[in-house]
Amino acid sequence: MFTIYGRPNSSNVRKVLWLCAEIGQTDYKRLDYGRGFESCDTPEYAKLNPNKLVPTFVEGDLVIWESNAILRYLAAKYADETLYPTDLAKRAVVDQWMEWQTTTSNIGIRDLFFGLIVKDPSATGDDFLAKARTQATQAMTLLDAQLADTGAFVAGNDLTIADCALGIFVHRWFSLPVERADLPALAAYYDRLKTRQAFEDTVIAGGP
Ligand SMILES: N[C@@H](CCC(=O)N[C@@H](CS)C(=O)NCC(=O)O)C(=O)O
Repeated sequence: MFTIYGRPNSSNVRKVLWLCAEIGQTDYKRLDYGRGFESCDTPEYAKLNPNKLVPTFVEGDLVIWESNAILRYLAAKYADETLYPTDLAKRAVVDQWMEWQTTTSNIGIRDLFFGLIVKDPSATGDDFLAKARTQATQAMTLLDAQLADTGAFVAGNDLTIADCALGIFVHRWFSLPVERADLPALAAYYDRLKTRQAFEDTVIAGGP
């Protein structure tokens, strides 16, 4: 039994909820923390997660923050090895795409989301949005090329936690009111993810 602190509309929380649903892990409690819900900006919450962000994962004495670290732990502990391969070469490719999600692919899509959906005053202006759209398009074009090459999923023919990390941002890209480049492999991938009930129930259900 573990606890996930985090609102169900957060992108980084949804990654974790999707993985739980995908592996049929229901023995957990989720607490509504984050923007619009219980505040993360309290001394109690900061003791769990000094970044004052969601998600935070607690299992007994173990506390993990950073959504991709939570994905790795859950997959290694509760899933079969397809989701997070034990073969080091295969695992490195999964890790590579997870790192790319955090450091690169996320930036433009996050800025577009804050500008167009959250309407954060710090994320407005034509120049800001144009730059964000360019960054997002570059990242999604790179992912489209990878998917055209690899098959059904980001790291090959099987779903892995790299898909859990990236799928929410692909969903967000297709949900944002922006002009999108024609990226057929990416569109087919999104359609493929949408056939999964676990993805529908967690990622899609959480909104854009
Ligand atoms: N790198 C962190 C980022 C966490 C993050 O930025 N979380 C956002 C939600 S997606 C957050 O906590 N926002 C403030 C809030 O909801 O109060 C992770 O992957 O867990």
